[in-house]
Amino acid sequence: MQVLAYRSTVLNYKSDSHLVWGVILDQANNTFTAEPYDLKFDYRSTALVVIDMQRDFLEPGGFGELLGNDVSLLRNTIEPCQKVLNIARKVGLIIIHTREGHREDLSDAPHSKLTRGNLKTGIGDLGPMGRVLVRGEPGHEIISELSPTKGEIIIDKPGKGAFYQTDLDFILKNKSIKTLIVCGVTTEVCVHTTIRQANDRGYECIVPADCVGSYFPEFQKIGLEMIKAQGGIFGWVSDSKRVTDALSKNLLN
Ligand code: TIU
Repeated sequence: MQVLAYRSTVLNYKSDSHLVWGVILDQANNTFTAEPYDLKFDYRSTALVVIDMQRDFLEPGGFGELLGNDVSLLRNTIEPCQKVLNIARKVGLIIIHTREGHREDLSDAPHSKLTRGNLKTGIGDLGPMGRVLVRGEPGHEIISELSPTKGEIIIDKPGKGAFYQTDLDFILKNKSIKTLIVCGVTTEVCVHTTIRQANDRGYECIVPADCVGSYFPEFQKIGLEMIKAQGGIFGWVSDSKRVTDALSKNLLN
């Protein structure tokens, strides 16, 4: 709210104040400190994308655990994600939450996905948090710590990448978004797939390392290295502190 008021003040004065124009130029040239090099951004064309922070991946009894994983390994992402989400809300960034899951009749789930892993309890079956990876079930919900607020966009995706069979690209283009701050789980699966899809569509992605998590510590490490290798082949890697510090510069004291 505070920032919306600030923005409208800027708009009211921009036609007759060089000083305020100076402020606007500053806002357009913020920098995220990151590897492999710093990334310039404009908060007005930056969105936060929080990938699949759902009970199915972070809580016992969900899809992640049914796949044989220790879901507690993802929980240290929650607090850093909260910090980035809080500052993004204050700055007034577009905020997008994604959820992996399927229609009740599973008509949007490929046979290959339904049968993968030969699971005893798999996608669509009844588990401790309702039907596994099905929209509307308790396991499909975003964890309470990161619940979307009114006005935030939720993208329900049937695949690992957030651009596949969704209107995410259409929404981002309509809102003139160029830079994505990407948080969520898991690093080498849905986060990577989404970043690769975004990169090919022309978006610049920055990943705060402590805001993404994997069930496999070695994949976390290598997954982050892969993003920033070769001059930032898929994007940039930073951390929640550096990202929140850079975003904070867009707030009036
Ligand atoms: N299994 C695994 O690591 N991840 C997924 O199946 N989905 C997401 O990453 N969201």
